[in-house]
Order: sequence, then C-alpha cells, then structure tokens
Amino acid sequence: MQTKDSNLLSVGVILPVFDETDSISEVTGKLEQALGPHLEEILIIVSPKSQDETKKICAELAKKKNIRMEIQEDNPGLGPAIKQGMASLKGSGAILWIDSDGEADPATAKLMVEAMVRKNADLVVASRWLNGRAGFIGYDNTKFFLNYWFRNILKVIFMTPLSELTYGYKLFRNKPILQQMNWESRWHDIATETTLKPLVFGFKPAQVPTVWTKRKEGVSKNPFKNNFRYVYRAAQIRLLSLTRAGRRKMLKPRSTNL
Ligand SMILES: Nc1nc2c(ncn2[C@@H]2O[C@H](COP(=O)(O)OP(=O)(O)OP(=O)(O)O)[C@@H](O)[C@H]2O)c(=O)[nH]1
Ligand SMILES: [Mg+2]
Repeated sequence: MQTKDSNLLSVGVILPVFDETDSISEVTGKLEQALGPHLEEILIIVSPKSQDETKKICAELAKKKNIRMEIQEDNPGLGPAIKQGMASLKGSGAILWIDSDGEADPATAKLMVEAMVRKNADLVVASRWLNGRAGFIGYDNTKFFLNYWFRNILKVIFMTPLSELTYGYKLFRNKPILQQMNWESRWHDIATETTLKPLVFGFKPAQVPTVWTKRKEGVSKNPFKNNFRYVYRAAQIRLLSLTRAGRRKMLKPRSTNL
C-alpha cells in the first residue's frame, strides 16, 4: 500500500502495548506529527493480558482514521507481538517499530525517514549512543555498563558501523526478504534479532541520534534475565550466518530466496 503521493515512503508503525495507559495517546499523537504525510497507519498490537483500561484506550484510539488495533494472537511475550505486526503491515513501504511506554522519542521518526530516503538505507536505527551518556535519561547504571560492552562486542563480531544493536526503535525498508524472515524470539531479545538478521541479509544500515527517557508510569516488562536471552540470540544469529544452511534457517521454511 502507498500513501497518496507515490514518491513518498509510506510508513506502517508497529506499536506494541502491554498495560500502558496515558503514554499510548502521547506517542500516537507525536508520531502523527513527526511522520506527517509519510504515515500510512499505526498498528497497535495489544497484549490480551493488559488491564481493561489499556484495552479501552486502544479501542478508542483505533476509531481514528489511521490507527488500527489488533489483539496479540500468540502469547506471552513481546516477540510474537512484533512478528504479528510485521506480517500485518506487509503492504507498507517501510515498517517502524516504536514502544508505547513513552521512553522513545517519537520526533526521531522524522529523522529516520529522512535518513532512509537520503541515504537509500534499508535499516535505520535510532541510536542512544550517538548522544553518549546524554542519550539515556534515568537509565539504570548496571544496565548501561552491560549494554555498552555488549554492543561493543557485537559491533566487532557483526562488523557493523551501527552503534546501537539492542534497541527496538528502528525503521525497516519492507523488502520481500524482510517478510521471509523467521522471527524466533519470544521475549525482548526480538529487539536485537530484528537488527542483526537484516544486517546478515545485507540491509544497508544507517543511524540517527535519539534520547531514551525512563517511563513516567507503569512498569518495565523486561526483566534482568532477558540480558542472557540477548546474548544467546546474538550468538545464535552469528553462528547461523556463517553457513548457507544456517542462513536458510533464519528464513521461513521453504523459502528459496537466499
Ligand atoms: N503486545 C505486547 N507488548 C508488549 C509486551 N511486552 C512489552 N510490551 C510493550 O513493548 C514495549 C517495550 O516493553 P518494556 O517492558 O518497556 O521493555 P523495554 O523498554 O525494552 O525495557 P526497559 O528498558 O526496562 O523499559 C512497551 O511499549 C510495552 O508496553 C507483550 O508481551 N506484548
Ligand atoms: Mg520500556
């Protein structure tokens, strides 16, 4: 599906929601401003385990012209929510993933679209690291330290110029191969899987600076043990990327497009 002007990159947005409340409409409102005519639709994927107030807010928002809501079909976990969003937005020119908890800055989406068009990039990540420590407002110190070293190691192992490899906020060009990818993560490691796999399959990367600000309400659904899942996922992808058979395993069964 394209926006009215066929020269415009049409962006479908995946907005995963679990128990958030006020931040959801803040994010959608700011995204509408940031993306302007590029915005095709915002797809809210809401966890069925969310509180009633959350579901009510999402249903109310979905009455707007360019907002749609789907209940997450495969539970639990953030991974299947993103997988469902990718499939549901298969007609969009590009797919943006942004969280609904208010930690990501929706204004960055404008820079991401501009970078994709100007640099002819296939994957644009919002990078907190391009702003140094100032890119993380209210971030836990231990997590910052671990994240710093983990992404340094990943940068070397995956030989990529990207400074951000574990964050969910990113824009994908919706190339056919993106829809063939076999997203395996059930938990928050989907954030690293959705950056590393496109890199393995030759997506041209770009990055723009952003600032992460700790949520003002609700709680994180990302427990500390997920850090180990990120390590496992990255190691698995690197190993699979070494052989043709391994790369085939990263795609849905019976795909021939390698
Ligand atoms: N649909 C759906 N959304 C989820 C699920 N888990 C988390 N989310 C949403 O995904 C986004 C990221 O989840 P968070 O728990 O904030 O995780 P995080 O931002 O990676 O971790 P922190 O840095 O600790 O905040 C938020 O907007 C959540 O509402 C889930 O199982 N299903
Ligand atoms: Mg969060």
